[in-house]
Amino acid sequence: MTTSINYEDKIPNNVDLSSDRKLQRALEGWQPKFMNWWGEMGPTLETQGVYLRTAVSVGREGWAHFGHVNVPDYRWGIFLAERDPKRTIAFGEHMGEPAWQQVPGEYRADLQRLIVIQGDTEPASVEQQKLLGLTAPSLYDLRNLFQVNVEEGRHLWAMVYLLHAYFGKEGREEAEGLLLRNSGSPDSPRILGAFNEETADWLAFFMFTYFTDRDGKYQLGTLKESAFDPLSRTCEFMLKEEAHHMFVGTTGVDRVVERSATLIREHDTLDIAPRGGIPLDIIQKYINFHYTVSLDLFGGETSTNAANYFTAGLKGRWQETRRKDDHLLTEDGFFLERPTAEGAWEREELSALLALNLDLRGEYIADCETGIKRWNRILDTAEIDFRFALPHPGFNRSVGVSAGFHVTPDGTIIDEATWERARHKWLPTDEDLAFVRSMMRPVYERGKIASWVAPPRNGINGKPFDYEYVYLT
Ligand code: BYC
Repeated sequence: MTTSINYEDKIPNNVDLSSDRKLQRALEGWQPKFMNWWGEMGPTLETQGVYLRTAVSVGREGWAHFGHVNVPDYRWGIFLAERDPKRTIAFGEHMGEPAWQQVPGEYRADLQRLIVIQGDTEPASVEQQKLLGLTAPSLYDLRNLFQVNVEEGRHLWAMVYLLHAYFGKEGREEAEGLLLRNSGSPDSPRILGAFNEETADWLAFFMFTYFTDRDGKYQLGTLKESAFDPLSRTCEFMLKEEAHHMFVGTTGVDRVVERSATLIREHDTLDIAPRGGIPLDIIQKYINFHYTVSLDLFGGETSTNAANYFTAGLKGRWQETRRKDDHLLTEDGFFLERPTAEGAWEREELSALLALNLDLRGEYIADCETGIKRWNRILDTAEIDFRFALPHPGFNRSVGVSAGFHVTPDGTIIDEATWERARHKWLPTDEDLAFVRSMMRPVYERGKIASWVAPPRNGINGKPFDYEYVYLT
């Protein structure tokens, strides 16, 4: 195991793939299927080259190489963080034992399920974003979209490697399935709800990379704690790539808010739609939508699945090793607010083990608040009397204790008729979506940008904003 990556093999890797001919052949058999899938379901826009980063090493420093790449020639491969031979299991009933290098028989089904769910999200997001290249607001943004897409494709490779290397025939079949389900397909949809929603415009893309990729960060963070060492090391490296995706989301929303604030100041009105900007109330509705479908990705607030995964050592908590408790949680409690049929919130004490999804969701919510603070700071600096807020976690939920209830963004439980009358104030309406879509016109001239978004403060890898990030046909 080395930190540098072998690019001589057909499949770039740092797992010494050529020493296992059977595995290498199986993965080389999957590779053309992946390429077919990429051709059919990947980005629609054809280019002559995109300024992309490619991993050259998994070490702490200098892991990325930047250069123009013809996208289908991107070297997708298998990169695991370096192995720590002394790593021990940090939680659950196997705590203190050496991390597993193979899958224990009794946990095979659960581990496979976790890997398949994780793997399923990666190609799904590429499918959701397929058409966005046709309407990019600048070459800089277009380049970021491709970067996110190729790395999600690589994350699929990461999970497929684990399935092929450790789960035998069933794993290989699951790897095929990952290319057969498709986002939004009526017959074989992606597994998790948020990955069947269309990412129809660039504001949605920025929200997705802020809120949904951030769920990815937290889920990968818990899988990084896994006792199954190859999964842990895989997720550790994926998290490095994921950081850029969230950067795209955070700064993307920053730039939309910044531009809207400028237009509001310039024209002294919140009604900036006729001036080429996205009104703040529409941005808030997008936040409400993307945040809440992402909350659904944490599963139910009480989950025996999560408790079993933790006790078995398959999935830990966020920053498990830094937590100062017994890492068993058999004695600890957690409070859950549950909506009641009478329209009130009831406080229920749960075993901390059952509330692990809630624990992770709490970390996520705190992180999402930092975005809201940033965006409000932009409004504050522009002296605009409007503030963004995250809605109550019971709002617009399809999974967990609030599913089946109607909850307003401030947490009031209401009846269906009241919800139906008011939902247009809280969630993007067809008109809002059509309006945002009408703003999405491609701007492919170097150094130019669409009217609804401010240019970035910095370019990529020290290049200026007007650099030719993408060569178009
Ligand atoms: N949609 O015990 P429960 C990313 C099912 S994003 C549909 O409450 P659990 C990325 C559940 O399967 C991160 N079904 O939930 C981001 C279960 O079914 P069974 C992806 C759902 O199992 C951007 C039942 O409901 N990674 O990487 O504790 C771009 C009861 O479940 C949903 C992972 O999620 C849903 N939302 O937690 C690209 C990590 N939620 O068993 C990539 C792996 C629940 O009754 N997955 N159900 O048939 C997991 O850890 C867990 O499976 C979940 C669910 C957190 C998803």
